[in-house]
Amino acid sequence: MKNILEAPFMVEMIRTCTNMYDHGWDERNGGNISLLLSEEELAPYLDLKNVIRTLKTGFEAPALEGKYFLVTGTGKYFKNVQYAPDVNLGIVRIADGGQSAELLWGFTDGGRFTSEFPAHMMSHMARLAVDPENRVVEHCHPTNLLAMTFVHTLDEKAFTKSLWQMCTECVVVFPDGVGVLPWMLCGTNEIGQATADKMKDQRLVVWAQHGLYGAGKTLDEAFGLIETAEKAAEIYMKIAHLPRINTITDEQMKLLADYFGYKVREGYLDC
Ligand code: 2HA
Ligand code: ZN
Repeated sequence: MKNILEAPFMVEMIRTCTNMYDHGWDERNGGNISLLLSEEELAPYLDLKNVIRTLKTGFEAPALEGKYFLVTGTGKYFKNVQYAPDVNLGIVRIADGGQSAELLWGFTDGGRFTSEFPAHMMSHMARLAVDPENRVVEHCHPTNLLAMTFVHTLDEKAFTKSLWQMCTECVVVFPDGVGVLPWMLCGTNEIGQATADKMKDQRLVVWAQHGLYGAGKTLDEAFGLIETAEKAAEIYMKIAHLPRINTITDEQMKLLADYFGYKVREGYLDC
């Protein structure tokens, strides 16, 4: 067997956790990531018949039966992933229609997957239904986006447009917009389902006064989405209290989307 710590997906996962921590988005045990892996990717590194433990999930996810995920652990710190990946990360295979997850590697201190596993798995199902290449769900607590949910209306169109107006590239990076959930109890199946419902037609979902979910084909793509939205929120928080003399107009955003070949969410641009 090859050394799993040298597998490209593992190296990238560790780098992403470290990078997100370094951005200040994952204080303490904040944030969680899940990465869908194929059997072919895993087979050189793991005996897939060797189930270490079986963990109950508390929800159903029939569409994910037999699928493999590399996922961060509950209570674990992103800061520490690079020093002890086998303690802070785990690889599971979804079984029993989603009601259990077979641990194949990691969580060596007896741990289990993130408390936000429902939101991750339900979001994977929602994204895979519209984009079979989606592989990543990332959750974190980006400072400025969180701040923005205290001072900006949570209306999705208004929230999205405020972000789009902050940097020229935003409308082409997330033309589907940003979903926004009101404050809800985290870790539950309810917030998981509500997040997944938003994920059906957009890849970013804000949890008011909590954080952000991003999805993508790669760790980089999901990270880049979060990074772009957070940059926009940072600019918003810098200027929200100042008179605004200039802006990016709806016409300019339409021009951008047309030029780069993106379809902007229906009804969001007034032109
Ligand atoms: O895992 O971020 O939402 C810690 C969290 C919960
Ligand atoms: Zn969180």
